[in-house]
Amino acid sequence: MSPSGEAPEKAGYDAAAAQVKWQAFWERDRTFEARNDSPKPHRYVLDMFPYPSGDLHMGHAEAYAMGDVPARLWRMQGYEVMHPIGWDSFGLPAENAAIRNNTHPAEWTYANIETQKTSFKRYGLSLDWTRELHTSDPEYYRWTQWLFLRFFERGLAYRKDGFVNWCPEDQTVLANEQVVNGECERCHTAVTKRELNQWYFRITDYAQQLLDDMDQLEEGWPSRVLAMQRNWIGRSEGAHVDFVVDGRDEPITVFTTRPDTLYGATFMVVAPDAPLADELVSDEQRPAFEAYLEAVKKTTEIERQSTTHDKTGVFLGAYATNPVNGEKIPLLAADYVLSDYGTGAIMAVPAHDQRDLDFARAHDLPVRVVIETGEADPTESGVATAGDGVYVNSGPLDGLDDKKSGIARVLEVLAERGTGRATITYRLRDWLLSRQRFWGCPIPIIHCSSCGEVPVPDDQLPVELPDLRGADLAPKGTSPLAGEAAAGWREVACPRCGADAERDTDTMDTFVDSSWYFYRYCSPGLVMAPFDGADLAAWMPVAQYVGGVEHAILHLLYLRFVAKVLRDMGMIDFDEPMKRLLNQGQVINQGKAMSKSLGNGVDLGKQIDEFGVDAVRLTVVFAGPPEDDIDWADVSPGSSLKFLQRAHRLATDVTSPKDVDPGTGDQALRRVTHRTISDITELIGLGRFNVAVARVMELVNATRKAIDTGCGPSDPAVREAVRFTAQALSLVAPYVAEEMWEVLGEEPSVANSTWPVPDPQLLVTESVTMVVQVQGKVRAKIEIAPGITEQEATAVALADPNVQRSLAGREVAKVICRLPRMVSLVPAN
Ligand code: ANZ
Ligand code: ZN
Repeated sequence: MSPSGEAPEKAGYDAAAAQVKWQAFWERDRTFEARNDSPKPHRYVLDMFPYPSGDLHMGHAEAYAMGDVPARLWRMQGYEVMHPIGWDSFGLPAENAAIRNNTHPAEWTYANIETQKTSFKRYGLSLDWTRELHTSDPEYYRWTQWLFLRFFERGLAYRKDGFVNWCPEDQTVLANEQVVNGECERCHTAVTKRELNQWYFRITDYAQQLLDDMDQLEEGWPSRVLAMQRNWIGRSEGAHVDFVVDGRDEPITVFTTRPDTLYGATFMVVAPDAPLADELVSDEQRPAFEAYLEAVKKTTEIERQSTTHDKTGVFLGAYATNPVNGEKIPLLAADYVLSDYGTGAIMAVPAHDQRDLDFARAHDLPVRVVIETGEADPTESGVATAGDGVYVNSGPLDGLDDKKSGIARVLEVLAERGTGRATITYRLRDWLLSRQRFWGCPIPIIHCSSCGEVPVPDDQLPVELPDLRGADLAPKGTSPLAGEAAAGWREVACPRCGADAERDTDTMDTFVDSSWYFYRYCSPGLVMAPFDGADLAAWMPVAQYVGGVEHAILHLLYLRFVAKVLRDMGMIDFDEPMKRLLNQGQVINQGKAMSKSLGNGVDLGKQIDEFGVDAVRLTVVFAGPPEDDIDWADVSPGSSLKFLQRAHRLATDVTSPKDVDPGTGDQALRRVTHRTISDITELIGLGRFNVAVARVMELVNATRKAIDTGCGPSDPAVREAVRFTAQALSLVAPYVAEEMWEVLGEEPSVANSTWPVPDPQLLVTESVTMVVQVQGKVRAKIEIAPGITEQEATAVALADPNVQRSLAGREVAKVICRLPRMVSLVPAN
């Protein structure tokens, strides 16, 4: 190889060989195994664990490349880093594949895990494999069941009847979070409603805490994720108002955010699918009501909430009395009122609420303005007015002229009569966790006809799934565990009274499995408990969590909720388990998400075969800010590979001895190296990984120049620069970094090396380049001291021969200084 750098491409680093060599080394050396009892400070880097759907794909390639950056940096900075991996291995796709291929879900699942595992290892991640877990292993789900029972004891797990989201394709219920635009998030079938008895976690008990504790996440979590969670929780301040119904003892209560419009309520609406509607309907109106209810059940949630949806409804044959003016108003059922929000009943104020106005106009109901806003009369315009104005037709509120005082006044009136009070409502619903499918964690409850719901005693956990090999797992609306093939598993003696009883046949939503896995990594294989307090103290909370923004609500809200329950149980001593969150973008191709139907998929394995792991990882990290999508059509793994070869060549060019003192080396190159060390360390802390890579590239260029046309390959500063290049590259291109490290004669692994601290003296900037513009055109670049004054800068600029030439004797009318970088001269006329 010539020192001029023009080495042929094939020389130097052989990606495929390096991959095999260093994987074996890391495994033998146990380089990435984390020790709970290490005296070093601990840091926990966590990637959202994968679902074993097949081999790794480009999306994994991006997510895991990002997580490896801080993990490797912190390790070299002297932290004991835990970077574990496992599999979220229960779930529907395994079951569907098993049905298609006539195999057992476990076979498909564990075969895919093996495939992914091999790929993960090849991908060169700094993972600790000794902590590997699978949520479908009985030794894991034993503790999922144990946690369920603790929730059950605290009244946080309960069963109730209700209309639930039902996917007709998967034949199972879905949580609200799993319904996206009215469709099943997995199979995109339109979701309908079914009345079923289901298990729930009482996450609504924690709604306010989930909101309040977001203060602790302001710094470390992307603000859009916090906004999405805040929205989902949907805190709404308003009032409960009671209305007496003719012929009924108990009043009905509505939730309203505008109690100040109470005098304008001209009718009331109840959700047709709320039990209340069924209670209120008169005999005469019952047939019409039931026909309407049938139709409503077929509409999807999204249709119901759409503003353009026809405002259908029926009269219930009942009347209520407005508590403030004694007026009798009719009760109707209409599907624009939802059964599971507020109280499932509203007072309709058509003049000031658009949905109510649309409904009133469609059904010929009266409209009464109670706030004069100066806008067109809603009765005529068809547009409800929502703003402030002067109250009219409103008894004691008349004459007030703003919402705040209106609300305060009406609350006083309601309080005097005991018919209303201020309240807070949340959009968040309890977490529906039961699923009527086989491949999930069995719910550890036994149903006894005399004792009711009896928890399986702790010492009988886990309740293992029966094998059911060969049984029909096809979805039929009830769990396969409720079928004939599982009778032997299902029929047990009641643990309390010994009578014949039956196990619960539902399994848990996989989001239960993934709501606590990160605690288990801290205490792998622990037999007596799900995790140990001292182990958690060593690692938790997670310093950096990395995963897709598609989990902004579901997974991230559930794990926050579970943490709060564990905290209240005294099992953990923090409020929030994830200190920092990074949501990487997606890898797309030609502007579109990769998909089979578009045929624009990019195969990760092929990319690796062609360019090597390092080049693929470097490409992914360099492509842009971690949060942004990467369009594979716009990137070039080929150029990444060329760059890595260039970097590798630097190492082979170094001729100084290994322990040479860099202090005597070329000062200019040393300054570049130390500036780069300082910048990269800071950039990674800020999550700007792509810019950090750009800085490594600059360092490689500067070093090349120093070798070829500057101080030469034997200068100690060159060794120093190349040494740091290898360390910095190890964050994204670990194989070539190890090779370089070895070529430099250093002790492997580079992962065990110490990340350098920049020499502050070398960071002092002695001069900066000042650009001089004349009429907007650059005419000179002058080295100046950073502290230069405007007067000095102007004088230096005017003295420059090029500047003088372009001024051509004209006077300078105006000087604009952006010191120390620029002086701009505007000549007269
Ligand atoms: C009377 C009223 C007058 C209302 C007015 C609004 C404006 P947010 O802000 O989302 O909490 N509402 C209450 N429960 C409902 C349900 N189950 N389904 C559909 N709508 C429901 O919305 C609260 C408002 O939405 C409530 O305040 C109620 O209408 C309606 F000028 O009451 B309002
Ligand atoms: Zn019993």
